Amino acid sequence: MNIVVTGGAGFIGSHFIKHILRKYSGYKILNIDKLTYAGNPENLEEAEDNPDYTFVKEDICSKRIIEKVVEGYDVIVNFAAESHVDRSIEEPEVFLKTDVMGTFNLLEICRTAGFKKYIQISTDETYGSAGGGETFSEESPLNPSNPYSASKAAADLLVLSYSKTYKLPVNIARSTNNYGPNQYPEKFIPLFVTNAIEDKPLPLYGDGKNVRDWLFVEDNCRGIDVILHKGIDGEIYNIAGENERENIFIAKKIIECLDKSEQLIKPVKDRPGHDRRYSISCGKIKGLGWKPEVSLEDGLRLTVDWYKTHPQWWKKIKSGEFLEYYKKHYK
Ligand code: NAD
Ligand code: TDX
Repeated sequence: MNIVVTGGAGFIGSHFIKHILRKYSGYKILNIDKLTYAGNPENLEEAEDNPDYTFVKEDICSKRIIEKVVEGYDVIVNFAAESHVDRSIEEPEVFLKTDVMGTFNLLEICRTAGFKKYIQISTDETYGSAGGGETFSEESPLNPSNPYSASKAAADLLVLSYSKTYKLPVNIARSTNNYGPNQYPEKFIPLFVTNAIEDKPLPLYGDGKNVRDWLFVEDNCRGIDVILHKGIDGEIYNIAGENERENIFIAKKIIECLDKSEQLIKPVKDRPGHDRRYSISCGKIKGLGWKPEVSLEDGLRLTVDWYKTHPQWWKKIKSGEFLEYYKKHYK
């Protein structure tokens, strides 16, 4: 299989590339990534010398260039996105450009070049907030709350329209919150872990009782792999961690893993439009033989240990040195 992975220098995409290269021989991977602030080639050091791996620094919105570089490939897995909710509230425009127009470009390329499969990496956030006791299935309506999730929902609708209108063989993977090594330290878990290591306050939004369902990143990558190989054309698959927890619970666990004081937890003003709870069912992908395998306890311990032992990875990001570094090397 010759796979184009877009956004492969980010958190989940880089784990997916490593997963595929470790598991399959003879698969070729082309990683197309713009290297925004969130893209980090260090995430892929393991793949750099692999003859089956190629990297191209490009924007998924640059249709003419992308359609040339993907010649000879037959599948696109689209991870490329602006992915942070708080940034979407501050500056929504780039979310529409990348998450909606970027997806549109890739769909057009797939349609005209006759790709065998297009997989859109989407999110449980597109369903919006779940009430107590409510759990969304793939049939549930989309009800996004912020510019990030609205952009992702718009992209999903475009993908489905290409399936219906042009019979493009697509799948959509909607996962819950991922965590693990190499996650950019603006997201909840890596922000709290790295702040706690440095004895800095942990800014907990609102009352800390918002619920997220935590999925270890490698479990998600195995799920996407299953969809790639067994997914039925046109179908959506939810990928859940089955670990719904209040944010305050996770904050306390991180403190416990690092043997720090709970005094570091600092309640701050809530995020506007903050979804109270995410909850999805994943019986459909379980029917293809997948289930989450890493417990929250083990995954959190492994993640905390990784950040403890890789300060060189996150300290330069947090100090701003990383941006200078990549401007010099990759522009
Ligand atoms: P990330 O922010 O870590 O990585 C995004 C990557 O996309 C970066 O490498 C960035 O450089 C690249 N990128 C951004 N704009 C681009 C463009 N215009 N052209 C090419 N590359 C571009 O994100 P992530 O957490 O790895 O998320 C990956 C995907 O998974 C996203 O589509 C996101 O919506 C989805 N998702 C994430 C989570 C989560 O918990 N992190 C959960 C569900 C779904
Ligand atoms: O400083 C913080 N304090 C805090 O209390 C941050 C950054 C977050 N939070 C809360 C907000 C959420 O309830 O923690 C929870 C998780 O926040 P994020 O890490 O920003 O994730 P979330 O908003 O749930 O969105 C994530 O999951 C779905 C990813 O960022 C998305 O890309 C994915 O689609």
